Amino acid sequence: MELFERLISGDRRAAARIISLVENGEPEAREIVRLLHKHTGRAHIIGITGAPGSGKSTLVSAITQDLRSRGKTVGIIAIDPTSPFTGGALLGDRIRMQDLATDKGVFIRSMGSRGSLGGVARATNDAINILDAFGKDVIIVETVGAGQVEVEIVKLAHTSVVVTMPGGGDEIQAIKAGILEIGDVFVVNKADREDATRTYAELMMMLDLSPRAPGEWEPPIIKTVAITGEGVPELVDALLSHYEYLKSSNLLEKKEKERIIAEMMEIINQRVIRAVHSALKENGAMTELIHKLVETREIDPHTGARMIIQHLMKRFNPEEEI
Ligand SMILES: Nc1nc2c(ncn2[C@@H]2O[C@H](COP(=O)(O)OP(=O)(O)OP(=O)(O)O)[C@@H](O)[C@H]2O)c(=O)[nH]1
Ligand SMILES: [Mg+2]
Repeated sequence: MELFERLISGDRRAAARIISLVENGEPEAREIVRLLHKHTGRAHIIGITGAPGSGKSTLVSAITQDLRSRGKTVGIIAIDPTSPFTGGALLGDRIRMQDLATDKGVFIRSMGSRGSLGGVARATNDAINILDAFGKDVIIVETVGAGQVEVEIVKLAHTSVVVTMPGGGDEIQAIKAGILEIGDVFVVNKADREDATRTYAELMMMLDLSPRAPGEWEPPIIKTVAITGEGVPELVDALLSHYEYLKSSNLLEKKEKERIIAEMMEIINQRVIRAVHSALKENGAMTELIHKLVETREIDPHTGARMIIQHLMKRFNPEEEI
């Protein structure tokens, strides 16, 4: 497996190529992902989410620079950003981003967020594993917003960062649903704006509502100015202490186990769905007949579904690659 060996030996083009194969769902990717599993489980995975324009990409650049100064290599996966990480043409500090783009210790990749929820999460998970096997110490995944896709993607991370910015309580209200519970570290970015203190206080109040057991991680709130790098060393300290906390409390092991099982369940879901669809296509006559019976209300949809599933089970061959 030539591509796989090139990846393990640190070939950037191989890493980029394999991520594309995975993203496009090429069959070739499956074998590579299988082989690299043994080489994963080393990286610290950080998920970054927050409202559009809150400064996530700028922050990711600043965090990356800081991590580089601490001798760590970094992989960056940006999920469908409106300000893509391509060729250093990122909004914000172009010069800084170009430094990153030419740094061999940094690998930057954008990925589309189209397709099914499970599909995006799975491609992201594969990309994380690829960069892990590639040898990156820290992998940062940037997603926009607080929808189901973001929650699923943030779940893949060891350390989840929620980025907010000043501008009234609405932004915080908007991210509240679902995402406050999964934040391990909170950031009030654009702290150079005067209403940053109020946003900080509002966030503090909201987080106080959730009680924590003694010894449990208490998510810090960190003020940053991503464009100047202010507060970024404190943020990176918090990210690394959270990782240490996970390791010392055995939660890292637990998270990893959950991630691997979730990965397997997702593979099962996708493969079964694919098998069902192709079987339905192959058995057009039977499918059509059952459709007719359901359409004319001769049988109910549950019975129709049961008939189709029973038929599929009979011809299901576990040896077959689906
Ligand atoms: N004043 C100020 N502007 C900032 C700061 N951080 C980022 N910005 C600016 O905010 C804008 C959006 O920054 P991005 O880093 O692209 O934000 P993002 O959250 O990645 O945006 P999307 O990926 O499009 O959701 C850019 O013009 C940045 O220069 C900051 O700390 N202070
Ligand atoms: Mg961005």
